Amino acid sequence: MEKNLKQISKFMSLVLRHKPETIGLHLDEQGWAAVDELIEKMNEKGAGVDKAIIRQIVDTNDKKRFAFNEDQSRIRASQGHSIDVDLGLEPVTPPDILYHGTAVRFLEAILQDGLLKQNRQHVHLTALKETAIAVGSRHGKPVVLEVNASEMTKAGYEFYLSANNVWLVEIVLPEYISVS
Ligand code: HQG
Repeated sequence: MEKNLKQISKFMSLVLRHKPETIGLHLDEQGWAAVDELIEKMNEKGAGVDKAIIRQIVDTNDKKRFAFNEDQSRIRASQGHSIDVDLGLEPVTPPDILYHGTAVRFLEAILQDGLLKQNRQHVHLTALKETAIAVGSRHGKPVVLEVNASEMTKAGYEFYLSANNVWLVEIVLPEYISVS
């Protein structure tokens, strides 16, 4: 993605996932913002966006981070929120094994306390090992953990799949984790 679009996309992640108040944006309980309001308020901060640019970011974003509602009047982040939103996702049976990429320096704490959602609303997991490596690399030297999703499902944990294919769960206890 072009550098400027990437910058705008990062700004959109900030206001649609974490800090809508930085531009005075209103999100509803499901995390939706009015597209016109998003454009107006981002432009008050000098973003220089219009609907075509927002549409281009929704369509071309490498992780499909954002989605429109049906008539494209509203937009939200598909996952990754730190603010309290209800994405309205239904529980889905996951593949037997899911992966979580993290940094080696977190390993000891994770094997002791489990995977915690930290600032976000869920722990983020992926069905693809390569994705886990990329996610882990954001934090330092990466390590991939295997999560025994099949045993977790049997134990009653609910998994959700975001619109952009990120697996979400409340917590992963150490007994379900092994180093891949
Ligand atoms: C770690 C990106 C110590 C956890 C990605 C992770 C993802 C612990 C970090 C999405 C721990 C939190 C989320 C414990 C967990 N002790 N460290 N007990 N439990 N951690 O960024 O999963 O590009 O909040 O391993 O693709 O890295 O933003 O979570 O390293 O889907 O769209 O605490 O962000 O998507 O970091 O990434 P994050 P994440 P976007």
